[in-house]
Amino acid sequence: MAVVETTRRPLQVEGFRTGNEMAALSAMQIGFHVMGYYPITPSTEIAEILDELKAEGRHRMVMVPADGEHGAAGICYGASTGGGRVFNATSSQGLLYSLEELPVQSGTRFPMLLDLATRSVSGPLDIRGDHSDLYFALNTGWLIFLARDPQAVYDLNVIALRVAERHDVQLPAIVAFDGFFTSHQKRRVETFEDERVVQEFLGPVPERITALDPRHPVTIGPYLNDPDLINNKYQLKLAMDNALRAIPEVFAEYEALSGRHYAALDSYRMEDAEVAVLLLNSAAETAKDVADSLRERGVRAGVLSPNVLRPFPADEIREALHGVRALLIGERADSYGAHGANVSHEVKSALKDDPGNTTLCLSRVYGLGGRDFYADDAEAFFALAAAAAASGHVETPFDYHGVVPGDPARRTPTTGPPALRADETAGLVEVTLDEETGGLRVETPPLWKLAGSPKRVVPGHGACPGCGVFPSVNLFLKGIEGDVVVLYQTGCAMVVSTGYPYTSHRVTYVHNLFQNGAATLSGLVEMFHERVRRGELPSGEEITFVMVTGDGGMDIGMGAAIGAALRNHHMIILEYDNQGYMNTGSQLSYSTPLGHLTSTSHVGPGELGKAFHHKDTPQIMAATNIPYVFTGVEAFPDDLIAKAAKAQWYARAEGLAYGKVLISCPLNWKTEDRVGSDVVQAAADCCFFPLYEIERGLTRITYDPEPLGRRIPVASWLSLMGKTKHLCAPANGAVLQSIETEVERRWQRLKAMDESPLL
Ligand SMILES: Cc1ncc(C[n+]2csc(CCOP(=O)(O)OP(=O)(O)O)c2C)c(N)n1
Ligand code: SF4
Ligand SMILES: [Mg+2]
Repeated sequence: MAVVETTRRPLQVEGFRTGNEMAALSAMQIGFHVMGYYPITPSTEIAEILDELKAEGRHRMVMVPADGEHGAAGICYGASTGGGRVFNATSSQGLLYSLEELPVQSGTRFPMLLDLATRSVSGPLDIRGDHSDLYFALNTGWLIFLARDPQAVYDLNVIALRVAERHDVQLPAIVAFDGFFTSHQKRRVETFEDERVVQEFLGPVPERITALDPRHPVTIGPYLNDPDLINNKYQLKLAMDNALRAIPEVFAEYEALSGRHYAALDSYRMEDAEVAVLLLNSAAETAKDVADSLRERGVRAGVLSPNVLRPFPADEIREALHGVRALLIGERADSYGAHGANVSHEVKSALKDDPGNTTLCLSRVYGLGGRDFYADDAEAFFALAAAAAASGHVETPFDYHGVVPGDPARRTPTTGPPALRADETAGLVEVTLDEETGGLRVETPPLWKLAGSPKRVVPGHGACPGCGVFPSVNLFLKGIEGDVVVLYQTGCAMVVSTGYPYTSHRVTYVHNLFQNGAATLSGLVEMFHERVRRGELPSGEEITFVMVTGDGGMDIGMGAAIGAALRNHHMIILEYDNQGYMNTGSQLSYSTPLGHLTSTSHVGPGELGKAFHHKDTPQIMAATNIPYVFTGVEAFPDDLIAKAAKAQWYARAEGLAYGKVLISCPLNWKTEDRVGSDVVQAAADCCFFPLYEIERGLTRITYDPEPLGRRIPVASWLSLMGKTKHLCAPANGAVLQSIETEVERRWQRLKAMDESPLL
C-alpha cells in the first residue's frame, strides 16, 4: 500500500477496498465496545471481516451474534444504555425486522451507529440493491447519512458518530450505502494509517446517562403518556435541528483532518444548471458523467445528491434549485399510492417554502430490486427534465422508469409436471395405531419399491453438488402419502429451488421469511379446516402441511415455531440442519457446535471458532408437549421414512410434529461432495446427533451405536470435516474435551429418557 504524504495532515494509506471492507475498517479503528449483529446480504461481510480481524487479534470489540435482527437491535440498545460505543450492520428485512426498536433507541436518546447496505424489501424476495429498506427508516428519529462510495462509507461512519454523540444531538445514526454497487465493488480509497487519529477525532465517549452507575440510579424509558410524549418528541425534533447546524461544522473539521470535502447536499455543476437530476448514492455518480457529456453538447445540466437525508437539507435544496427550470428526482423506492416516493415529496415541499421558486419537478422510480442504472438511464432522466423545461409543463409528474412489460401468453415454466394425487397416494407406507401400547406401528416397503415413486422436488434446482437438502427432503416426503402443501422458510432450499420463473416443486409451495413461516403455515392450516367446515372445500379433503426450514430459521423463527407448537396446529415442521446460515455464506447458527469454524466464528490467536454449544432444538420443541418429535439422517433412510409417516399421522390426528434432519453441506463443512452420507453417519455414531423420537412424551432411541459396537469418538467425526480439523490439534484439546463432555451429557440424559417413561 502506498502511503499518502501530506504536510500537515495525519498519514493516510491508499488501498483498493469495497464499501463493506471500509465499514469494517472504520468500525475497527473507531474501537466500538460492542457490536450486535445478524447476517443478511449484502451487509453480512461487515461482521465477517470484523470477526476475522478479531480472530487475528487486531481488535477486541465484543461481537454478539444475535438470534435475529430484532435481537441484534435489542442487544445494541441494551449495550448503548451502558455508556459505550455500539455498532450494528444490516440490510433489507433485517432493518424492517428491527424497525420497532429504532424509535426506542432515538426516543430515549442513545447514540450508536448502524451501517445499512441497502437492499430491496421482500416480497417477493430479492437480495439486490434498492432503497426500499432505507425509506422505512425515514420516520424513526435516526440521523441518516448517505455514502455514495467506499471512501464515503469510511468517512461518514466517523463523521456520523461524532455528530450522533454531540451533547446537543444524542441521536443514533444510520450510514446507508448501496447494496452490491457500493458494498461489494472495490474503489481506490484512503484511510488513516494510525487508528488513534480516528479516536482522537471522536474524543472519549461523552458523559451521558448510563444504566451502569448504580450509585446514580436512573429510569430509562419510563411509561410516558400525554401530555409528556409530545414534549419528548419535540426534544427529538430539536436534536435534529441541532444536528442540522452541527453537521457542516463536523464536515469542516473532518475535511481539515482528511482533505476530503463533504456537504449536506452534494451539488455537481449546479452553478448555472437549467436542468438537473437528484439521485441518492451511487446512481448520482453515473449521472455526473452524463452531465459532463451533456454540457459538451451545450445543455446546462447538473446533479444533486444528498449526503445527509435526516435531517433533510431543505435549505441547501432550495438554494441549489433557485435557477433550475426542471428537476427530475429519481428514486430507488416507491411510497405506493402517494404519487411519488418520499424524497420527491420532500424536495417539492422544500421548494414550496420558496415563493420565488419555479422549478418544475418530475418524479421517477427506477432501479428496483438491483436493476442497474446506466448512462442511458441518466440520459433519459435529463431528457425528460429538458422536455419539461422547454415546454414549461410536466406531462407526467410521476411514473416508473425501466419497467419491462410481461408477455401474457407466456406461462410460468416449471422444471417438472405437477405432482398428481395418484403419484402421491401410492399406499406403500402403512401406519397403524397399536391399541396395546398406544404407539404407532409403521410398515415401510423395501426401499427399492419407494425409489420408484415420483419425487416431489425434482432436479433442476441449484443446490451444490453433494448437498444433502433435497435427498433428505425427498426421502422424508416419501413417507408422506396424499396431497402435500409445503412452506419453505428463507434459506438455501428455498433460494436454490425457486429462482423466478422456474420452480423445482411439483406440489404447492409458499415462501415466507424465515422468522415467520410457522405462523404463516398455521394460518393456512386453519383456513383449510375452516373452508372444509363451511363446505367451500370438499369434505374429506386431506392435505398434509409441511414447513421446511433450515437451522437458522429455527433461530430467528424460534418464537413463531414455539407459538405454532403451543397452539398445536396440525402441521409438520421439518428442519434441515447444515450447522450454519448457508444461504448468506456460512455464518454460525445457534446449531453450529462449539469451536466450529464459520465465517463469523474464525479460528486464530484471538478466537477459536464458535464460542458456545449447539442448540438442542428437538428438546426445546419437545418441551412444548407436541405429540411427535424426531431426529433423522439420510444415512438411515428406513428410519427417516418411518418417522415421516408417523409425523403425518400425528399432524392429521393430533397436532404438530417437528423433526430435525442433519444434512451434509460440503460448502460449510469443507468436505468432499461424495462423503456427505458418511459424515452424517459418523455424527450419529459418535452420539453427537442421536437418532430418536419422542412420541406423546415417550422418548425412544431409534439407533443406539453402543450395543452394535459402532460408537466412535467425537474426534473421529470432527476429523472428517475441514471446518473442525483444528479441534483435533493437541493445542485445542480443551475445546474438544468440552464438546465431548457436552455430547456425553446429552446422550446419557437421552438414554435415561429412553429408559424411563417419566422423563
Ligand atoms: C430478517 C432477515 N434476516 C436475515 C436474512 C438473511 N438470511 C436469509 S437465509 C439466512 C440463513 C438461513 O439459514 P438456515 O435457515 O440455516 O438455512 P440455510 O441457508 O443454511 O439453508 C439468512 C441469514 C433474511 N432474509 N431476513
Ligand atoms: S451451501 Fe450447503 S445447504 Fe446450501 S445448497 Fe450448498 S451444500 Fe446445500
Ligand atoms: Mg442452515
